[in-house]
Amino acid sequence: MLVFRQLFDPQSSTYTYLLGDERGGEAVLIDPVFEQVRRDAALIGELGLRLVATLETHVHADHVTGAWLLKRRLGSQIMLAKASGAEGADRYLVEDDVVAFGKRRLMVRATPGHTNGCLTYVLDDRSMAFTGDCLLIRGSGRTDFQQGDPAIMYRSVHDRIFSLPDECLLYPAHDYRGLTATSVAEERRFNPRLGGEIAVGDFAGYMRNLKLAHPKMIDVAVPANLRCGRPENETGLARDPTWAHLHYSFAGLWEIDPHGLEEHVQDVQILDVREPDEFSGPLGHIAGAVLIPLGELAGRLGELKRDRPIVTVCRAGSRSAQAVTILLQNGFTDVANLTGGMLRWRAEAHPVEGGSG
Ligand SMILES: N[C@@H](CCC(=O)N[C@@H](CS)C(=O)NCC(=O)O)C(=O)O
Ligand SMILES: [Fe+2]
Repeated sequence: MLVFRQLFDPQSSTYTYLLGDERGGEAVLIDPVFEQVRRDAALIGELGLRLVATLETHVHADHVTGAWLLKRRLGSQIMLAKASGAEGADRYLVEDDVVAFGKRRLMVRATPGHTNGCLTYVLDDRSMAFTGDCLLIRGSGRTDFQQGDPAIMYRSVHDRIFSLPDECLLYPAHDYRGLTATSVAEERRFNPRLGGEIAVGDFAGYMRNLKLAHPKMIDVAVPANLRCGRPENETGLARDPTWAHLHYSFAGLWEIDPHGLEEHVQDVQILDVREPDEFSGPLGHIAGAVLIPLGELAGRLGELKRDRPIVTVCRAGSRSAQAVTILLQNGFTDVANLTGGMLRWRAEAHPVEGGSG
């Protein structure tokens, strides 16, 4: 079974695609975004996948790739087109190359026109293709910077993408309206720039008159992407919290497990957000915990110290997750949720005050 996820970066309207060979198997990411690496790594971890490679569809002009950061975190290989001119990749791809993940494969097609190094990745059974900024949904990538050329793009789309099976689903690198996928048959018929009887001269005329502003990030993004996303200076990188061993969830929270909390129990404030009868009920509570029910938290923040990390606790870990959000919104920075709440704390035999059994 193929694992497939379409992920979105709202800042640049970029889609990142996760493809994995069954739960627990090898995976690749197409077009990861630097600022989303923590999120993407969390998803890969939660799905039990192992990231073997990051694949770029091209040298992006509007965001920095997460390839280098993912390699550093997860050991993935960086792959992109030989024609990209980028340095620091582990593998430089050309037409007809094959990228394997588990038993599945992506076939490489060169589809220049937006840049010289644009690639389209076609899944082994031709059910999906990832077209980067060559063919967009009812649109196309622009051709007015980097090595853009409308005549070359027209040939790429007609010869290398429209030649795929009608039902092949197409996934672009961007969509600025929130559209998510299309198919070869649809674009061949309805693409207003490239479909139907539209000829290369018509397309070139269309593209010459697009007159879009340059991407805001172009002067930062292109040089950084030519280094596969390696920062010039690593001191500015967002660091993971160091006050305890935490892990980041795809849900967007820092979590601490019972073992990690017990190790740091003296250094943190434990905030229990259950109701008073639960706090004194059969599950008991963690010694030293401050009780502020979730519904009262926003009005009682003054009772919490700001110079100590806070771990939030409830019965099963969900109300406490909302408490984390409330604390972060109110300027608390070092905050984590106890994964699984009191139920897991007790199941793993950590000490409890009060309670029964
Ligand atoms: N406003 C966006 C512009 C993004 C942009 O120009 N994207 C390129 C891809 S790198 C494109 O081909 N856009 C096609 C379009 O906007 O129709 C930004 O500043 O980042
Ligand atoms: Fe692009």
